[in-house]
Amino acid sequence: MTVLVEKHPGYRQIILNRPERLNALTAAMGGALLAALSEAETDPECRAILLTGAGRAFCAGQDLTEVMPTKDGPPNLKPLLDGYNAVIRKLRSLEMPVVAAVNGVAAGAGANLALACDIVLAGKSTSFIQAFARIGLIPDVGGTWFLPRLVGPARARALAMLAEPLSAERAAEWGLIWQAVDDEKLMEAAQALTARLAQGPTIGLALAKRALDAAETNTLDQQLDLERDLQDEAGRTGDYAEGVRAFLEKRPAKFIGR
Ligand code: T3D
Repeated sequence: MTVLVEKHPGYRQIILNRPERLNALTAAMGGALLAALSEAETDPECRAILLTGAGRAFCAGQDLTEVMPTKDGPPNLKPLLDGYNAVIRKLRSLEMPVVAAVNGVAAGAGANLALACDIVLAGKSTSFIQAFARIGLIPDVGGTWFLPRLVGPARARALAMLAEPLSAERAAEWGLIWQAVDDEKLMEAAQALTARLAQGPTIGLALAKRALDAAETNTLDQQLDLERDLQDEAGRTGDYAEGVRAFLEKRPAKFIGR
């Protein structure tokens, strides 16, 4: 199985599982990942996702043996990328937080898969590589959208054109990811963070995610209106009522995700 799913209390851990190829992506693996995310979405017990890789890598991007030009001509990359793009769209629209635990190198589409997640933790010894320019391609699966927004246009251009490894610590300094963590503590930290998010006000977190994404294209006026509408929605949840009650009663809130 190229994608494994572990059920934990409150969340699912999804593991890219082709360790002998550094979890390089194939079309079938993209489909399996999409299916795993879609299935998690239908489980009312699942209120967060943790995405990581098996073995020593997070993901080395597209499996290049699958897309070799042949004597008959170049491969048709569009259907392949439509498949991966569906995964990125699903990650962004999932109504629950998604954490990436980048346990080893994240290259090409693998790097941008991680960047599509809501919160990215990475082991300190690992690196992010926009490897595309090394093989004559452009950053894809959202790379050209995420990079300038996360690190600014100057750094985005250098990352895209130089294809040099960016250490996890530098990635955190630059705001590309949330945190670089000691390697041996990465999974424990990522699981604790995901479990914590799984106990959060799931609808409120999903609405915050929606508002932040919309802010990328909205004017301030549009965003103020959107915040008003989404806040009204959040304010109608049981979790909001519980949050306020817990505050007034000076106790931790017990959110149920509704
Ligand atoms: O047409 C399209 O491609 C459309 C989609 C594009 C999206 C993309 O993601 S393009 C970018 C694709 N990815 C890359 O170019 C990265 C290729 N890999 C590397 O540069 C290096 O493997 C790493 C820097 C990621 C790690 O280096 P290292 O030295 O730690 O490991 P290694 O020895 O290179 O790799 C270990 C094995 O995994 C090795 O196989 P072997 O020799 O033991 O049989 C290597 O060939 C294999 N592997 C690593 N990455 C890929 C791969 N096999 C197929 N595809 C890969 N992407």
